[in-house]
Amino acid sequence: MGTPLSRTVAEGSAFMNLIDGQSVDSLSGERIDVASPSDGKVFSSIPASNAADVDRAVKSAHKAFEEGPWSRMPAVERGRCLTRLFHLVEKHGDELAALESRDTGKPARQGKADVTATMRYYEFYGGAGDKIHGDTIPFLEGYTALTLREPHGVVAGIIPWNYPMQIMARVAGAALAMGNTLVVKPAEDASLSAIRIAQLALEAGVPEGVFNVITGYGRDAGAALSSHPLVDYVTFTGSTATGTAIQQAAAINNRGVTMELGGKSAQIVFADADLDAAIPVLVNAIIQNAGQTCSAGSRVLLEKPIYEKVATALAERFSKLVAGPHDADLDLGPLINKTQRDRVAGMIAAAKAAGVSVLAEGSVHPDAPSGGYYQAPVLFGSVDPNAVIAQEEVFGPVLTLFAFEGEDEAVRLANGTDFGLVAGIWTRDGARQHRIAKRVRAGQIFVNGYGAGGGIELPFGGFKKSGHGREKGFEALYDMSATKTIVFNHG
Ligand code: TXE
Repeated sequence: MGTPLSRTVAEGSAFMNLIDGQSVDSLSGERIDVASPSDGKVFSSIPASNAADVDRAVKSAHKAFEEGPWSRMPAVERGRCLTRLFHLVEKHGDELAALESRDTGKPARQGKADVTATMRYYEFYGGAGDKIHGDTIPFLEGYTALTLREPHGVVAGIIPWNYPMQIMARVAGAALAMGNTLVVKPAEDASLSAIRIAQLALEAGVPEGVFNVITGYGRDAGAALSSHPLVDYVTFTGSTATGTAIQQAAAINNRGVTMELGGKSAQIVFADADLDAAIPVLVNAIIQNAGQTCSAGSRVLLEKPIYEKVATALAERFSKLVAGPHDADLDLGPLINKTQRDRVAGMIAAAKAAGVSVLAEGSVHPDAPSGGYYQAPVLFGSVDPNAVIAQEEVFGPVLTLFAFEGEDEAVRLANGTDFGLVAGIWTRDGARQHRIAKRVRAGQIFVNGYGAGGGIELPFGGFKKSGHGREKGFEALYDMSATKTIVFNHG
């Protein structure tokens, strides 16, 4: 094992890459400051890795894959390592939650929820890898044909900053369970938990070189990783534009990709819905993580007879929402960085200037540090479905309301963006639940609820510009492996 955890992480000042089981700095020695979004103050730093560091990490993962034992180990033994990692994440849960919350600015309770989800990923995939298998296929006389599920080899995981620990867990859990080796490039704004978890994976018995983490900017480390010829598969969660760039880079080597990209998810509320149950969920689906959630329920479609009533109830709630620092644990924390805050504030200002009606605005707590990246929540009403604010992902605490009449218009509005990640349907009419769920083009649909990303067990991914491939559940194990067909001639 590399440098002891107590020196690399617990002191909080010397976060390093983890390559071949060793904690190492970038070869250039250049580093990136890590600031807390709650006050903008620098509290740590991470390596600014470039192509040479990426090459080192990928070669380490390639060697670990080629030489084993990980790729050849019985699946049950790999599963036991992941189960031990689940227990280690649980043991270090308070520390990990605090680290994640400070690094990303998310409220303390969200940091804890992220640890719980992270544990579940390692628990689920710890038990899943030995339960996936191939088929025997009826074939010609004198032949036996069967399929095996084989690992791809080196998987590159490029991770965003909104749920860094969870998203890395869904990538790492599935990739490692299937016998791949891994190079993770977390986002430059949120890399700390990735380093910590990869070190815990070593402690859990994942061999050196199997789980590598390199930090750095997307344009340097990310681009070099996605185009590296020894990378066998790329999985990415992030913006649609960067997803396109990564697919082009991976195409140089004709490698497969999983893309989990943006969203503009709709919740459709019919007049017969249980509104008392729906309203708090409608608010939470856009406020959670300050709206920085790919599956955020950013559009609410209300059937005309209940539009005024629900809009009024939502406005009342929005006007009471307060943003503040992560440790104050208010309704929402800051946005991740100044660029994102300025971008979200710019989209709100442009919508207001274009005449979109503001129904309510929340506030930023008066004691919130002035250096933090806060954005008060905004509720827009009677929005034109073609308006920019109705079409583009804001990735902030901004909810847009639309009125509709009848099922056809509801479906047309729900499907009326370039995205198709998640949708919510609220109605007591069982037949209508099925009709609408079939017609809405989204990868995950919740009826009379909204899971914002859903459970660990539930396949997740998009239609249209929201991406392709599926993460979570058993589906991810298929993406993280390739089918090999073997034919025996014994005629
Ligand atoms: O994301 P990027 P950004 C959306 C959201 C947000 C917008 C911009 O709308 O406002 O994206 O955020 C790495 N080659 N989402 O710019 O660029 C980068 O280092 C390889 C949705 O921060 O997608 C980071 O690790 N990698 C979303 C990761 O890509 C590159 C989550 C994500 O960064 C790269 C986050 C390159 N050329 C943002 N450029 C979701 N779907 O949950 C960047 N990266």
